[in-house]
Amino acid sequence: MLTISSTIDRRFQLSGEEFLSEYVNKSKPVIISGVSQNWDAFTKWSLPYFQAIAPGLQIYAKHFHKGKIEIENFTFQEYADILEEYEQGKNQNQPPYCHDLPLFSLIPALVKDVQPFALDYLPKWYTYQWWSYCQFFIGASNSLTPLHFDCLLTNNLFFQIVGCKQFTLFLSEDSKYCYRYDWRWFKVDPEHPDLEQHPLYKNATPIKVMVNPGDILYMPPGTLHHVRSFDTSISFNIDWHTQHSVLQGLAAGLKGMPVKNVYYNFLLALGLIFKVPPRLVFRFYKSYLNYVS
Ligand SMILES: O=C(O)CCC(=O)C(=O)O
Ligand SMILES: [Fe+2]
Repeated sequence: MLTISSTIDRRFQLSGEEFLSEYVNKSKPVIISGVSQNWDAFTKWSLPYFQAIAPGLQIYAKHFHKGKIEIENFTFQEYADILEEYEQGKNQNQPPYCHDLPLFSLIPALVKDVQPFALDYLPKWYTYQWWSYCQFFIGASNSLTPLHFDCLLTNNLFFQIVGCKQFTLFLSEDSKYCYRYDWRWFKVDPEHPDLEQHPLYKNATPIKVMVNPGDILYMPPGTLHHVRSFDTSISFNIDWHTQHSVLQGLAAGLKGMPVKNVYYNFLLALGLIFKVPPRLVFRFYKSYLNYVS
């Protein structure tokens, strides 16, 4: 019988080789520290800083309402004002969450704030403009991303820069206990599980981890995650495939993965397996970064 642990390893300055052999190849989540701690991002990044370097930039933020996502547009200044009012208690309404924003592509100058980047954790194919695969999460305290897995069944390296977040993870084997809908979302609320409505949830093993500034969380493909911000927060991730995971991602086309997702996995397979140059793949893959699913 498979036993699932309710904790994950925390490792300091893990080498690329060990990361691959002990975690990626074994589909094991891990939190890594001591790899990103010298980045300028930790002292520089804030909403006023983003506002100062990209004053006119339009960003978007999402309201998650019971399975529906609504989008609102802001400048960084407008968004900062809303967050400040909320954090100071002047407005009790939870601000929308700036979620899945490809900020390195919008402001390439930010890439120099995350050097040296742990490129040895990624397949070589991603070396060319790895930052264009990153998505940012910027939001107020209490912001929530409901329980889901990442829609292309990619690996995820998640970098916490400002503020703390609590992740509740479930290994992909537990998805059958969490009541899936719309391909990648789950009905169970791990903070307030309702065992009458979701009786199978009693068999699941939630893994609760705090992710602090300087931590890098690795989630293998298909890991379910529910994310609660404790503070005003800035994070980003990179979703990436290996040759193995991209094939799994393509096979998921037979298990309900939406056709559009299979198309993006097909593009990545062209790169990772058939060595089509990243520049060419990215021309077609680019629209994924604004894909809301
Ligand atoms: O930080 C969050 O709120 C969500 C992160 C997430 O879902 C991801 O990195 O895939
Ligand atoms: Fe996610």
